Amino acid sequence: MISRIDRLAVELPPPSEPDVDGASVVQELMGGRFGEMSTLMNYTFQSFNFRGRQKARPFFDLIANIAAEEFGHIELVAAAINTMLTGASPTDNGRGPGTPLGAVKGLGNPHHFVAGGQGALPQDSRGAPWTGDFVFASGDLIEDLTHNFFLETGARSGKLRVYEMVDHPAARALTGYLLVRGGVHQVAYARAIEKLTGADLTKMFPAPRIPTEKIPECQPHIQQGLHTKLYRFSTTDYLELAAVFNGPHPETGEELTVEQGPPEGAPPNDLPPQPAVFAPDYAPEEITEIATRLREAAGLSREPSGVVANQPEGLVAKVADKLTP
Ligand code: MN3
Repeated sequence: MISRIDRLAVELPPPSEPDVDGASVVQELMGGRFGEMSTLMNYTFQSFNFRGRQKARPFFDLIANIAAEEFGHIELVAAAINTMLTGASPTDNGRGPGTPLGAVKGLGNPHHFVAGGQGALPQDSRGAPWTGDFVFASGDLIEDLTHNFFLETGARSGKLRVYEMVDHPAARALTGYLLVRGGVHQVAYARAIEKLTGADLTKMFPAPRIPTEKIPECQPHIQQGLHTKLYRFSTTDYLELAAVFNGPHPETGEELTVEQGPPEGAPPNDLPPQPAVFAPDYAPEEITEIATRLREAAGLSREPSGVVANQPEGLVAKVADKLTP
């Protein structure tokens, strides 16, 4: 099972100038062959199908636990795409001059607007759907670990290329963080292969030759030591990570460590409605009123209980005014 936390793995900037073309490029990190949906589902299925897990516990724990972090990575890619799409369509319910969505015709992936409500899609940068064919779960542990090392290596290439193609602040914050975290998973699988077979993949690092420490958006994460830490995504389970994830980091020589608990992360930005695509509704204020009534009827606080980065000021007061006859 998985328990869920309503925070992003890392802070993303709030919406700024929209970048529809850039958002379609970032889709590669979601639904591409080497995207986060692929890492999530590869490790998830490998952990589901793992036979003899008790006797191979350190390796099972490693794969199952990294799968949990990957959920947070697809969440983060989606948040970046959604940030970049925010404001790309008019916010006046299309009542302004011209055709509401005319301005985005010919830009990026039309599916973001026609089908997706200005939201991320399980697709790659061409708009092709992610497919289960990208999942490799052979049942053979060494084969699977070798595949996972290759997958993380390809993922690093993809992240760097997206970083270089897209300069939107949300895309840069995303790729800066994922390059560092993907690097940790690449090291973890290299160590696992080394401990099982003696093959020293750490001599291949960095693979590809990306000087992560020279990328400005990677630097704060490296300074905090995120390149050497494996998070343990459970309070009770996956206790044997340190049996595999240990020794010196192949590039810096620093000690690899396991940290209890997920990253502290950051609250997500509450992205504003985009009425031209009816997200979340043609008249979102009606949903706000209904939600407030339901919250009161259920005996909950009038204030929304969630935490977001941009807590709306006076939201409840405004709704209360409207509800007062
Ligand atoms: Mn990842």
